[in-house]
Amino acid sequence: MRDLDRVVRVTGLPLVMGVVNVTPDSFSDGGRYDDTGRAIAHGLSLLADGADLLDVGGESTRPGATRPLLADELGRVVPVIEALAARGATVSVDTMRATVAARAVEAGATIINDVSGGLADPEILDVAAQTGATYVAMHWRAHSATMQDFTDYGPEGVVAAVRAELAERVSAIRAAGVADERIVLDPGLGFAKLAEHNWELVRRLDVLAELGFPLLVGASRKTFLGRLLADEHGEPRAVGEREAAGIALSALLGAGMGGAPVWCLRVHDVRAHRDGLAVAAQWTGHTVDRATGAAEEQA
Ligand code: PMM
Repeated sequence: MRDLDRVVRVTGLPLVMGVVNVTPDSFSDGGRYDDTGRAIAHGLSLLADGADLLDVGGESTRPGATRPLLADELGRVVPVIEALAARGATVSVDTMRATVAARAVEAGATIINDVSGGLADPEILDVAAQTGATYVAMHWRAHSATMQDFTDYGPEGVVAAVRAELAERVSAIRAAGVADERIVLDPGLGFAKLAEHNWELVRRLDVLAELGFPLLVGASRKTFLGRLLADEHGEPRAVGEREAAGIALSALLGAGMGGAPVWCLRVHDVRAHRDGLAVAAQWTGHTVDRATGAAEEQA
């Protein structure tokens, strides 16, 4: 297994997290990997493509989505995590539920990726503290059914507001007993955000980095990229045709254009985004050893 900390500290080049959505309705790849066997096969192919971590989720968070039953979410993610962890993958579980997080860690996940940052089910913070898992806290304001009603960021603007709201989450996470070196923050692109909010956030990651934690960014295939590429009638580009824009963004972030190093990029097409990062690595003077994935500073 790669030394994840070393890669982020030595080079500043982001890790790549491959998305394994075990859901019938995710907006980017819903229904494609919604049975256990197909999800495991997809995870293995993402690893072969060079994923540093795999993010396994059983709840769609696309705008307007309704929540799955707990039993359904467990049934989706636990067997997939077990199989992928058994193959040596570093696995994160994408869940807002404490029970799912606990069972996922038992099954071999070492990262809890909570898009609600502990707001949906505060007990998830105790699970993170007790298990010693790494905890990703994303900026979030409401469940997907209503989140687009919460896009008002007031006179301070989205960047300052997201920073302040993430700082509040950090206080809660610390109070639950999670160690600082286990905390990762995420601006939550597309969650209670208008398109321009997402662009402001990716340009000002330095403001979020001031909080002192590694940053994870998930832009892959999101609606703001579709809107950027809208046709002459204003119709956003279809979800399956946004990849090139996402890769361009990954390359820019990998080259530090967000104003701060990104610890990890959450993407669907791992191989394509790694290609973009290879360009960023050349640009910034880093090489990536394709055999081991370890990045080194060029002499
Ligand atoms: N986005 C989605 C799901 N989980 N987790 C984190 N940490 N950051 C994100 O931006 C994020 C996430 C929604 O995207 P999908 O439906 O394509 O998985």
